[in-house]
Amino acid sequence: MAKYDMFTVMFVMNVVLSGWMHGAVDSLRMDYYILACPVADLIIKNTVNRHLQKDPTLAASLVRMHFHDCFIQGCDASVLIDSTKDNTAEKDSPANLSLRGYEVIDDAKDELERQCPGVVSCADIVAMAARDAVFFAGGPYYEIPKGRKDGRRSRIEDTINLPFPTLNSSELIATFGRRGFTAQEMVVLSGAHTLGVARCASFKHRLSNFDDTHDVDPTIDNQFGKTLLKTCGAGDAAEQPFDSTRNSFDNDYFSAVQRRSGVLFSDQTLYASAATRGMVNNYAMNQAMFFLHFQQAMVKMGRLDVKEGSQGEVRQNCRVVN
Ligand code: HEM
Ligand SMILES: *[C@@H]1O[C@H](CO)[C@@H](O)[C@H](O)[C@H]1NC(C)=O
Ligand SMILES: CC(=O)N[C@H]1CO[C@H](CO)[C@@H](O)[C@@H]1O
Repeated sequence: MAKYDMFTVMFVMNVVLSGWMHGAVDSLRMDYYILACPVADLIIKNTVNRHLQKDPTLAASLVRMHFHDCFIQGCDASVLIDSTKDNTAEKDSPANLSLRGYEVIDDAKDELERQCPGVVSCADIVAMAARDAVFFAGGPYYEIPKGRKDGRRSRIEDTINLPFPTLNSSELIATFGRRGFTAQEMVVLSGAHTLGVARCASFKHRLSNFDDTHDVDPTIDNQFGKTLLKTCGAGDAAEQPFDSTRNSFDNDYFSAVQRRSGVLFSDQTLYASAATRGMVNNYAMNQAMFFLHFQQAMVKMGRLDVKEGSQGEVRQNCRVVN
């Protein structure tokens, strides 16, 4: 009997753990705040819109922030925590160098704490802000389930789990596959690069000493290679927009990649590789399909390893563990 109990316990733990790891067992709900904070959606949307009207480039940052949050420790606002004298947090990693928009989250949180103190998690704010940023920039609007709890760990070394821009298509498929995403979902999520910029530091490896046989990455269009070189002339921090409409959420990113004008190696590899080229072609041709698949994939990303109940907390200040 004791043996059976042990087995049962282990089996249940296994199911719970693997469910938790893959975000399958979660009780996120669309109407999570309907009683405790019905104004949550409105407050976040208004705060995001106010900031984006002043600085539309923040839309990209908010979308990227949600991605970085979810890929490290799950969607638990670990990305927001400030370093302390005893702990260097994720946000101080070089991989994070260009994340911006923390003040948007802080403003939304301040207002939420005034209206419904202690109720709305920072992780949910990040997820909703990303959603509202996509819509502000002209992308699809989608409902997301809420109820994520905030985590208590944010360590610089965890950022090693973010995908590098030097990964090729099969490595990207594997990296996203480990988190339960299909190749198609990886490609459609890469479409977030319809917003924003990359700094020269992220792509200059393509422009000289690329590999044993090529000085310049052979997958770059000649003319576009010159554009990238010119950008890098202004230094490592110089910014190159991913496509010609950096503040519009559209399918131009896929057209750029089709023209061999993807900025990162990890962008161009999606077209260079036969495994993913067809998907790039589809999304370049059909924006509606891109929008539909993107929102589905974002909802899925927003469920990655979420914390529930006592696994987390609702932070009072998004930058500090309670
Ligand atoms: C497929 C693997 C991915 C890689 C290797 C990757 C890598 C990068 C890199 C290197 C940058 C430029 C950082 C800089 O130089 O400052 C960047 C920017 C960006 N990434 Fe990704 N990314 C990936 C997937 C994603 C996903 C899934 C999303 C969101 C759903 C996303 C959203 C963004 C956005 C919006 C920007 C522009 C940020 C800005 O302009 O402030 N990326 N990404
Ligand atoms: C991607 O890189 C890995 C490791 O360098 C290599 O084994 C693999 O063949 C590459 N895949 C493609 C599609 O180039
Ligand atoms: C190493 C580094 O520069 N980290 C940065 C990460 O992002 C935050 C917010 O922009 C910066 O304050 C950090 O300096």
